[in-house]
Amino acid sequence: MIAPETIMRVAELMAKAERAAVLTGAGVSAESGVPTFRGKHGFWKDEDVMKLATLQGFLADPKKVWEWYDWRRGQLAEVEPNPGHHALAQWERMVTGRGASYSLITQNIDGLHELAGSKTILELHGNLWYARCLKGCCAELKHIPDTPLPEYPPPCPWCDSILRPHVVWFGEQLDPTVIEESFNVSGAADLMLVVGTSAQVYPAAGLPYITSRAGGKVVEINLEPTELSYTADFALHGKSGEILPQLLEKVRELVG
Ligand code: BJW
Ligand code: ZN
Repeated sequence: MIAPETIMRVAELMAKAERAAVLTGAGVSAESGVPTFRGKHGFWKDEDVMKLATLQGFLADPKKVWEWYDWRRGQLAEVEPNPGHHALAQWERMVTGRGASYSLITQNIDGLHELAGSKTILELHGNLWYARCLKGCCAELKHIPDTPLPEYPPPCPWCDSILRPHVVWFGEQLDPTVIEESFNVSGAADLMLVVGTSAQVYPAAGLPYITSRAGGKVVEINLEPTELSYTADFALHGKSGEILPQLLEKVRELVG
């Protein structure tokens, strides 16, 4: 149970933010039924997902890794955004409605923020509903909404190679445009909400510190404490699908 004074103080920050930023991780989608990465869900068919989510893992067995991604796509096709996703989309509408700026930076590849109606989204680690050529024969992305796929691995429609999921694996560079924009947003933000991330994977985990160093406030919302909890201005522990709607309700009361 979070103290009502804490909810009020964070809601006040949200109500007056001029440059609002949000960083989300797998936890924001947990209440939709999407498994998180670390902890007890970190396995698929006894395979460590941290090994599957690498280029080496993919090259060693593209069929198996595609099967895993397609299984996840199948799971996602069944789930919906939860009250946490919806509250963030509502906050965006309130912030932009009064002429202030808002950006949501997500590590998630599930597309649920967009489904909930969020508009300004920076997807740091790609998107599960897209694939691209393994060889990089062209810059085209292939939208692959249908699951299961007819074959693993899917062939590249543009050359004789195969497709890979349009995601960022460990050791791979993030899209330079997306990460540069995320650094800019974080440095300019007067308030950043950090929701449902273990804050262990860089460069995403470094973004809240950019906000803090530049003088912005950082509010963490997570089921449990993380390393960020020590430096965040507020660390609210509980389910984001419960805390975010509670905050939004207070923000609405404050702005009338
Ligand atoms: C709830 C909840 C509820 C649950 N409500 N909360 C600097 C220092 C050290 C290392 C590095 C560094 N810079 C780069 C690195 C290397 C590496 C890295 O960070 N390693 C660390 C592990 C040490 N980073 C990279 O390789 C990145 N590339 C890069 O930086 O390129 C340049 C470079 C390369 C090599 C060396 C140096 C520089 C790329 C990172 C790509 C991450 N990819 C993945 C897979 C994506 C595709 C896929 O999904 O298959 O992205 S890994 C996985 O982790 C996924 C996630 O987006 C990411 C973050 O996880 P997230 O979202 O935080 O989830 P969890 O499960 O960890 O946490 C969930 C949280 O939710 C928990 O805290 C729960 O408590 C909470 N929760 N239910 C609220 N209801
Ligand atoms: Zn190709």
